[in-house]
Amino acid sequence: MKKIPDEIVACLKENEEYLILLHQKPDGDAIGSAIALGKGLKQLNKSVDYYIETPIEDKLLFFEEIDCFNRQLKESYDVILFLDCSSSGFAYSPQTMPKAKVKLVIDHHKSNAHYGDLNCVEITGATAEIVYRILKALAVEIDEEMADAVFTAITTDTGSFQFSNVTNDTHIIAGELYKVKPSYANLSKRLHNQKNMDQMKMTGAAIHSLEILDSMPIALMVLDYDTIVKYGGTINISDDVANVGQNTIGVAITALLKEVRPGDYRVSLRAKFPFDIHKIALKYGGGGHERAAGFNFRGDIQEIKDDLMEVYQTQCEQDETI
Ligand SMILES: [Mn+2]
Repeated sequence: MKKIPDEIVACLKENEEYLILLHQKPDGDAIGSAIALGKGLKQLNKSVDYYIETPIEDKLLFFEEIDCFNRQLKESYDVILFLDCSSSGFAYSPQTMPKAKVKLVIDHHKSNAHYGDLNCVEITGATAEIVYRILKALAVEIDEEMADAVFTAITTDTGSFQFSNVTNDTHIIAGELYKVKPSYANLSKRLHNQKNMDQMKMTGAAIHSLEILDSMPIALMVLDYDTIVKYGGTINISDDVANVGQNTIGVAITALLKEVRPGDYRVSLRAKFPFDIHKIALKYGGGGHERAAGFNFRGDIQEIKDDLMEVYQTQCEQDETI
């Protein structure tokens, strides 16, 4: 595994007071990375505060460390940590940002803008892979909750090791977690299979809306505002819903449109190699990865359909093997 740069390790060794920030609507990777790194720093007798958007998805609420989230903030910190956050604009941050000697960015998004004073940015399966390697470099002992946190982060951000972002390192790190506890079967089922009734119904509504665009292998799903309200809000749209379109045989590109307020959409995109939907997300000020990205949108849905079809057609013209 690649070494964590010395200056990153030195920064975490030398400083004492930390504030951890994540992206808005924190997912399994964000929460898992925060808990693993936060507990690791506490083990080294550092003080750690967390400023994290709530509510957090039900399936992640089993972590005891969540009790330490969102306590009174200090006016200043040695280090503000931005985890799993491709730009400072996506970070969920306090209205008045505390002062900090150092802003340290730890992230795995290709679109990361290197907006920190120090940036530990690598394209990995999950931010928690980088966090795990940092903990090892700091000689932190991984306890069961930290192991669950790293496993949660990796398994959710890789779709249970199914996505193209999985590497040899992803499996090596997951494998090392079995030295801490013997099984992650229950955790895996909790994270990937179990849903509350509203989440089940929301998934059903998304599947019901599934359509294929103009005889191209492009799937579109729309959860309209009324449906989202009926089933308890966006918190009940589980991560795997966007993959439903993508799991349909023959589909290469999927868009899931979530109408979060009347006329306002949050769009999740998925693609199979070699299609790159990241550029669509960037066009609308969003971010993500080549095969999984997202953005906010207000306007005529047809515009998004046109973008998806253009990505498909352009790639096909460049690559005659498709
Ligand atoms: Mn992530």
